[in-house]
Amino acid sequence: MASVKIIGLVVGAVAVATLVVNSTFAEDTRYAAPTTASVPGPTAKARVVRVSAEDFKFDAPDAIPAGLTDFRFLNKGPALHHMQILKLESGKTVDDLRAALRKPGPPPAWVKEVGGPNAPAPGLESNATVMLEPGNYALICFVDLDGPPHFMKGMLQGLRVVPATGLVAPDPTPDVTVTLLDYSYKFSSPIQKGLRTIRVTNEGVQHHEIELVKLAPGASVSDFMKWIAKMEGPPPGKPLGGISGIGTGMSEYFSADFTAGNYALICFLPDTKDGKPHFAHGMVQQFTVN
Ligand SMILES: [Cu+2]
Repeated sequence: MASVKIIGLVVGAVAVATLVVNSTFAEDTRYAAPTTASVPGPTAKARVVRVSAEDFKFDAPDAIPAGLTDFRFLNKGPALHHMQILKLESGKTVDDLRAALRKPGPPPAWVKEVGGPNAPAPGLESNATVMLEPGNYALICFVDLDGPPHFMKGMLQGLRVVPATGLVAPDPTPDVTVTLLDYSYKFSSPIQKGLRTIRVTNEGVQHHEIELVKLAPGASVSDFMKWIAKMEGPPPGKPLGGISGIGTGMSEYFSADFTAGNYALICFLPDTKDGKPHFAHGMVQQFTVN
């Protein structure tokens, strides 16, 4: 037993040393091609990665291992923020993305929306469990309720996902699946009170998101949408999170602690045909948790 412990300690020390070297390396080569350098391998559970946001920056790692990743996203506020993850294909970098975003119209084909935690109210934490392949990614905040989109104020940075070996974490077991369609939400079954894991699958042709809102007692989702348009007075609901934009065919997970009351799911993403937000096409749904 004793010798096993010693070996464990030595292995642990090597792992710590490797991590230190690797984080230095990651800073110096922020947008370099993925490397197999020794970031710890995946575990049998989703790896938890904590990110926080404030006006107007993300506090997030530069590099993480590939695999099933449970992002916990704390909004330190005071504004509303989300964390949209974009995969940058064809060797493109965050600088290429920055240049592309200066041009009007839809993003280039090498930008792939891979979800991420949607916006929690200031002081709250949201989450998203995402399967990440190695490659270059960007973390971006598109929230523009208070003026220009936040990425223009600094909320855009790179995330390098490096290859990892080891155990493959199985997908979470969902309580309910919510299917995204053009333009509606379909529930596999009603959401019950308590901490629930929701699988979100996009079967639409377009990109979609879920912004989950707990409505204030007596308020409806149309009260909330009216408030969003002007942002005057106290909000008739509280954003809790959900899943940021995902492309067609993709699935992702989030969890939330549901209490009795009314909730809403809203898609704010622009339509690829007319540019209007999807809620204007009917992609907004109220539901009740008993
Ligand atoms: Cu949508």
